[in-house]
Amino acid sequence: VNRVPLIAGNWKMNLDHLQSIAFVQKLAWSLKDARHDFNAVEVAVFPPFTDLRSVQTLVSADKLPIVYGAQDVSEHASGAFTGEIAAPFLAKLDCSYVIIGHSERRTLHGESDENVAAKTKAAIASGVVPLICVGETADDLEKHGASAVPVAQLAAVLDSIPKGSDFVVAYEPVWAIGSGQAATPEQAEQVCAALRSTISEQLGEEAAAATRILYGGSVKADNIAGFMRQPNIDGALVGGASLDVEGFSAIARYQ
Ligand code: G2H
Repeated sequence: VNRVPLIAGNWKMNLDHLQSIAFVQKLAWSLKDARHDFNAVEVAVFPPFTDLRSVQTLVSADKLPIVYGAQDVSEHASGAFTGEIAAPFLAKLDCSYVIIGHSERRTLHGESDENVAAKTKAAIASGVVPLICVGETADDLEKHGASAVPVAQLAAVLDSIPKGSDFVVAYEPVWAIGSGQAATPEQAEQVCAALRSTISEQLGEEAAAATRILYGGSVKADNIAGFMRQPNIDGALVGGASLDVEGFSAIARYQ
């Protein structure tokens, strides 16, 4: 199976409206100047909810080959959930993806594996591809090794994924997030291989072979190539380094 690599920029709560729009335009120019093959490596950005409409307008008007998604989604389809954003709304904004269960949601907003599973189900039901984040803390790493917690987090959500659905997994060791200290490509490969085996056990070999697994946590232009050389790593979820157009463009052109 040929898995198209995905380089995803998670802006978190950083770029304001004008910055978001300028960013998408400049990123498209930078990649086009560099003759980036968008069919060979998919490039996605994850702006705040408030900029999705503008990004949609820009991408469709200028036919930019960049895809985008949201950073979170409600587990409910509609109703009295003040402040929440439903998956059907994201679908109407042509979001290709939605990040679910980022460690900042799990830690700062108390999201459980059950919430992650419900959100994943909601996204798939609306035709938005979930990008499911898993990863161990420094404490987990010390007590249980690298794979145990991410594998358990993924196993808890796989039951909610109907056979044949497209989904993406991002392995983000919590100790590597925003710390400047990325995992080594070998460490990351080991966990990503374990995640792929978990998919194979629960959803079958075909799903395991088709599913893209990304590494995230202090990815930069100067360490991306090492990750992309690993057989079980199909791209990256980039935070801090996704906020600079030239830097992110260089990450997308890792070859
Ligand atoms: C992990 C990552 C993006 P950073 O949160 O999801 O952020 O690249 O800043 O470590």
